[in-house]
Amino acid sequence: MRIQLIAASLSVLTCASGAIAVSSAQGVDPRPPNGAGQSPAFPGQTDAPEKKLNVAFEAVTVVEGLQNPWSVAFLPGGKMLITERPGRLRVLGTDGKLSEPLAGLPPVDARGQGGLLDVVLDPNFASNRTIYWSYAEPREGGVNNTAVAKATFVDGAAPKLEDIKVIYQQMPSLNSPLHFGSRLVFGRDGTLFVAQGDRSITEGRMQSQRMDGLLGKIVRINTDGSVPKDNPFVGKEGVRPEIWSLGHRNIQSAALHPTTGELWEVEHGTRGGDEINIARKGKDYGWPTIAYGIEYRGGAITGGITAKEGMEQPLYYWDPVIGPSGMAFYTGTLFPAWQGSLFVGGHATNDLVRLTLDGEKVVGEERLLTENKERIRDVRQGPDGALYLLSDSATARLFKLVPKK
Ligand SMILES: [Ca+2]
Repeated sequence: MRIQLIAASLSVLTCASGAIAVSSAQGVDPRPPNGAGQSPAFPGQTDAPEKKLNVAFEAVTVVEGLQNPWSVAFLPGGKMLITERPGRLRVLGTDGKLSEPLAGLPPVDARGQGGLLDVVLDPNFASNRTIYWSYAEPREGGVNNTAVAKATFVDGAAPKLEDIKVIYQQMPSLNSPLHFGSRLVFGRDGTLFVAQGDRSITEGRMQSQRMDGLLGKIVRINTDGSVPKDNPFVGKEGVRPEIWSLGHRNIQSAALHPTTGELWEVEHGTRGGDEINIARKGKDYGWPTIAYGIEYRGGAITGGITAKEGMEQPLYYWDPVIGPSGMAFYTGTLFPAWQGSLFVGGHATNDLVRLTLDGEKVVGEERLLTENKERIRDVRQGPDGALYLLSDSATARLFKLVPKK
């Protein structure tokens, strides 16, 4: 239960049931929550108080004319790779010009939320020139799934890809244009996390708790596509050994914590259930058995409950949602006041969410770019310490936040 307090000095109180109710009087979002009658599992799990840092910055356009760009990666020397969801991977030169789309990518299924998605560099890119990307893969019979491919990037006047290999295919394939995830994040040990979605349709949703399928899972693989021997379910009968964690809905934001090295992710909920989790080895994040919020059409979500023994609570959730896409822990020197902040793109709220963290607690929230009215698809810290963002539309842009002169 959430209680709108009249006395603003009181922000937390204990209900008769013993559950903690938190006032939304201080939070940044004035809209009422969707999950009427739902209580956070602990104080501060949602609706953190507004904490403005009042950092003076300006948004500078880096390149315009992108069609639904999805991800940006920084090459050594100042060039960048940019994916566009319809299926194009292009190089942005230091002269600000976009290359022709690189040839040879496996076909993508660009219906709905599908297409070409994340792109990352190998941690040893300087020596092996290898890149990885995720995408919605069309399969025979009208079905599709999330997939990951790798290639050697050959730079030059006409950059190109060599040795293209598909290293991962989510299974089972379904016929759905939705919830492909996905983000690719390298662990410190050089394994690759693939953060995915549940494909949205009921058949996929129910897969999130099934151990013989890879929907609604974060998987962990080696860069040749093989399974690391220390994955949590290796050798368990009937369980896919690629699984790292389960019970996820749709992940389009993931990043390694800069000091702990753990994988943090922000996933899309339904109406009122966007959540931040630290994806730990073998843990169950609950979807669709437990969730905050309600169905898009209204009414309780599959399990009808928000907490259950053996299922992880999100460390923070939004109700109403932000539509999280892209995230970055800020560690740069360009904005000293932002060091330690977690930035998350608001694809639904058309803004940039900045969170003040205290360890694993969200203790303050701030909304930036509230005048922009652009959907945000990706958020990355650049090598120059600027915060780079991709907007999302048919005529979108890459822009960066730099200190205001
Ligand atoms: Ca969850």
